Amino acid sequence: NTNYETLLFEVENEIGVITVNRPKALNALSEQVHSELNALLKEFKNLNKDYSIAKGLILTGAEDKAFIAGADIKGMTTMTAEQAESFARLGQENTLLFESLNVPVIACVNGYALGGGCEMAMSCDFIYGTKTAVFGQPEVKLGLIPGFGGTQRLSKLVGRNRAKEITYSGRNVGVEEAKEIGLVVAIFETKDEMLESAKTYLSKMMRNSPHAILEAKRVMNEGNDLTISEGLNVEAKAFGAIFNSDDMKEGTKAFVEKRKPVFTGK
Ligand code: CO8
Repeated sequence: NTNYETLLFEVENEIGVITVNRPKALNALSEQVHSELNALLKEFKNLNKDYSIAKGLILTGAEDKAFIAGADIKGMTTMTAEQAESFARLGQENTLLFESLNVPVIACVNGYALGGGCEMAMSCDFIYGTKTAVFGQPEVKLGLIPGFGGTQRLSKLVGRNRAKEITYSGRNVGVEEAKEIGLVVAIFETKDEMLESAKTYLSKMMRNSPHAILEAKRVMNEGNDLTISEGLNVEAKAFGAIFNSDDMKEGTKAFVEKRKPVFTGK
């Protein structure tokens, strides 16, 4: 199903692009956006087990001005505490879905990635930004706190104390600073250039073993919540299990035979 009102989904050369498409509200995350994203991500996860849809994903925002300017503030003005909690949980479920997909996801941030926008970007595998990209968790300016994972993931990404400084002030973090603190991995002149580079990266990466990338993603995400010794245990188990994969047999055999490997993702 690709009939969404607030999202666009296109696949070209085995790379899917999800575009949040509410430019009049700077792509703010209404309940409808999160519900549609939830349906799309679940369907993608279900149908892409054998990589028949895509081997990589990009998340971006329609037009140039905003990636996602946050949760929809107008929609929140009439919410009860109960409704707000379930809205937060729906958004959080979507961040966990991005982390559980079997393909890498690059957030391509054009313009504003504030509040919920910054939170969605942080749940992707990594973030590219245009030179106009702006990050921040401005919730406290509205009497709110981050609710789609921002109190947790920003600390993990940039360190707790820096995350506190950014969150308490609600200030904008420009793209240069975002790169310095490790939030953004690369800066591009234009949105088109950024999307092209993301597609090129994902295409090159696709020549590596999809199964190994999936396992690296899973172990790295799991390790984020564990102690070093628990994390090393997860790594050792996965390292052992990967020796039963076709991709591992093919990759090592191809090296010895001095030829290019042909990976199946199994
Ligand atoms: N929600 C709803 N509408 C928005 C949002 C938003 N977050 N951001 C922008 N818009 C709308 C504006 O209302 C405006 O609509 P209209 O033309 O109908 O008045 C349109 O988009 C264009 O915006 P502006 O005219 O304000 O554009 P500017 O270029 O002047 O300013 C800014 C751009 C600086 C991005 C400004 O729009 C802004 O400050 N937006 C709000 C940013 C923000 O505070 N985001 C955080 C929201 S809270 C949040 O994300 C919490 C996440 C966890 C939720 C947990 C669930 C309970």
